[in-house]
Amino acid sequence: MEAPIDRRTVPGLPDPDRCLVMGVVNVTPDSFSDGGQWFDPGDAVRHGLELLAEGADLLDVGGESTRPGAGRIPVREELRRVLPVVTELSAAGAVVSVDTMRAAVAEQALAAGASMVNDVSGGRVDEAMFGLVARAGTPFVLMHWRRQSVDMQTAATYDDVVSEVVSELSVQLARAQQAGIQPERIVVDPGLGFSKTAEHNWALLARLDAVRALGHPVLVAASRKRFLGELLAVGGTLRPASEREEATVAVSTLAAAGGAWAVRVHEVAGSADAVRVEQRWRRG
Ligand code: PMM
Repeated sequence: MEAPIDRRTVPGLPDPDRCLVMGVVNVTPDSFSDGGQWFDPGDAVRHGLELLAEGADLLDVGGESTRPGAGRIPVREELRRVLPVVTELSAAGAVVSVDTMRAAVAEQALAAGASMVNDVSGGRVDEAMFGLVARAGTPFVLMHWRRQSVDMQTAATYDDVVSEVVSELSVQLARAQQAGIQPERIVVDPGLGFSKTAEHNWALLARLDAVRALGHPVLVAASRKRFLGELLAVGGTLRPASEREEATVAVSTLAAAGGAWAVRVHEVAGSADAVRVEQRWRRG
C-alpha cells in the first residue's frame, strides 16, 4: 500500500515550512473563553491587528459562539458581526478565515476579502456550503461534528473515538469532493470538545497521525478548552480559561511536532514562538 500523502501546505495560504498559527477573533458576546471582549467591530479589528503583530499567520473571524449549550443566532446578526471585521482585517493585509456554518455568511465573507472558510459542522449544517466553497475555489476547514452546540455533549459516545472520528471525517471528505471541492484545499480538524469529553480529546491528540493519514492538512484547536482546565484542576476546581495559556502553548508545540498544519489559538505570542522552536528543532 502507498504511504499516505503528508500534506502540510494549502494552495493560496502562507507556507513558511512550519506549523501555522491561526489567531481567533471572536465577535461574539458569549464565546466560552473570550465572549464579549471584542464584540464591538472596532475592538475586534484592533484585536486582530494585535494578533498579527504577535505573529499570527491567519485570523479566524467568527460571529456565532459554538460553546456547549449555545443556541443559534439569526443570519443577519451573524453577518452584522462578521462582515465589517473581515472587510477591515482583509484590507489591512491579513489572511482571514471565516468561522461559520452558513453558506450565505461564507459567501459574503469571501466577497469581503476572506481567504478560507472554517465550518465547525464540516458541511453538515448547511447543504449549500460545499457547493459554495467548490465554486469559490477557496480552502475549507472540515471539522468533525455530530450535533448542534445546544446538546452536542449528548453525542459524546464512542466505542473507539479515533477510528470513529476518522471514519466520520472521511464520509464528509468524500461528500465535499463529490461537490467539487479540490482535495488539496481541504483541511481536516478533529473538533476537540465538540461532542467529545476530555478523554476523547486526549485520545485524538495522541493519535494525530491517524487524522493525518486521511491525507489532508490538520488543524488543531485546543486553545483554552475545558479539557485543559480539567487537567490542571486543583481540588476539583477547574483552572479558569484565562489561565490555560501555558497549557495551550504546550499543545501547540506538540501539535507542531506531530505534523499539524496549523494551531488555532486565542493568544498568539506563545504559540508563535512555539511553532518556530519546533521548526528549528526539526531542521537540526
Ligand atoms: N472551536 C471553536 C470555534 N471554532 N473551529 C475549528 N476549526 N475547530 C475548533 O475546534 C473550533 C473552531 C470553539 O470556540 P472558541 O472560538 O471560543 O475557541
